[in-house]
Amino acid sequence: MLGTMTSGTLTQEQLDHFEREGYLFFEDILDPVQDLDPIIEEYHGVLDRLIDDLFQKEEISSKYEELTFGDRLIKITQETGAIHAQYFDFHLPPAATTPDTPFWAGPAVFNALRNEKILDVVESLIGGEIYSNPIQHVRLKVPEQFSPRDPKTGAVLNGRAPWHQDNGVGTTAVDNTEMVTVWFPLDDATVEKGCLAILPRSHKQGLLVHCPTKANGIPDDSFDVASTVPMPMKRGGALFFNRRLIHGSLPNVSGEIRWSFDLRYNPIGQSTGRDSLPGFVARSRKNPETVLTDPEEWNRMWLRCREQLSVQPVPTYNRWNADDPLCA
Ligand SMILES: O=C(O)CCC(=O)C(=O)O
Ligand SMILES: [Fe+2]
Repeated sequence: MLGTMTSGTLTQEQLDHFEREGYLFFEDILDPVQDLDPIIEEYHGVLDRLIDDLFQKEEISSKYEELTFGDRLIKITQETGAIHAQYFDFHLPPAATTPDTPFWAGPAVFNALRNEKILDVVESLIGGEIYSNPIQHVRLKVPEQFSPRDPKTGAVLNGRAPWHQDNGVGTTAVDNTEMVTVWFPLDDATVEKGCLAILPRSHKQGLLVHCPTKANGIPDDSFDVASTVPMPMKRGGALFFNRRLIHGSLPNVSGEIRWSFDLRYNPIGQSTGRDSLPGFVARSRKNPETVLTDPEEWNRMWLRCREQLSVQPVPTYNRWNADDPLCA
């Protein structure tokens, strides 16, 4: 486990760790008050608007104003029997976007994408020409005991993420992209809440087959599941990992929501793997004038993208084949 970063540049030991293990974990790289609270504050407004909307449509019987953010989300999920994840997310589903698909691309989220402490680490890993890759999400996961389930399979909706490599969630164009993922919790992510879990050193074995029949996960018999390790994290912690590192998340067996951000960066000019979605220059040592600094422009980029996708959907970015013998 690595301590607090003292400068924008990783030590050789940290770089060696990333190269050897496929990840770097910082216990307290972000300042919970400065870096995280503004995001949380912004999402309170988003939840308020969703709740007003559902209340007006008579889909919920109360606005649950006396409850915490997490408990309100649990209540409305239970009452509507639906997952409202897309309402909060700063991403659009390329194949299923309509003119009014909700999303949230607000200024506090934009600031998080441009967080200097995050970019300092990313710069050490991939260099100073950094593109914010639009494969990015906020994850708000309600406890499984309160989650709606797929009526056919019984699977918990918006539950644990299956074992996968992030390289596998983009098109084949991303195979040669030096993409780094950054995962951090907005609220302490414990094992019970379903924190992330990783298989250290698994980034060396190349891209494995993922299966549409297994929620696009890697079949359990393709790797050493027993050696995976949970990565519980407190507010302020962050995990950086290689695009080929095998990871997933655990089920939320607690009574509280699990709340995290996952962001990705790649060198400017390389494919993002979802090139129909808008990324932006987050840092450029060579051409600092190309950096996007205007949160409103970022929001407009997503609005334009939504318009575009709703008239011209991208067939799919899924690259995996259910007929692969490994998926049987
Ligand atoms: O947060 C999760 O449950 C999964 C996140 C993930 O797969 C990622 O950040 O790449
Ligand atoms: Fe992932």
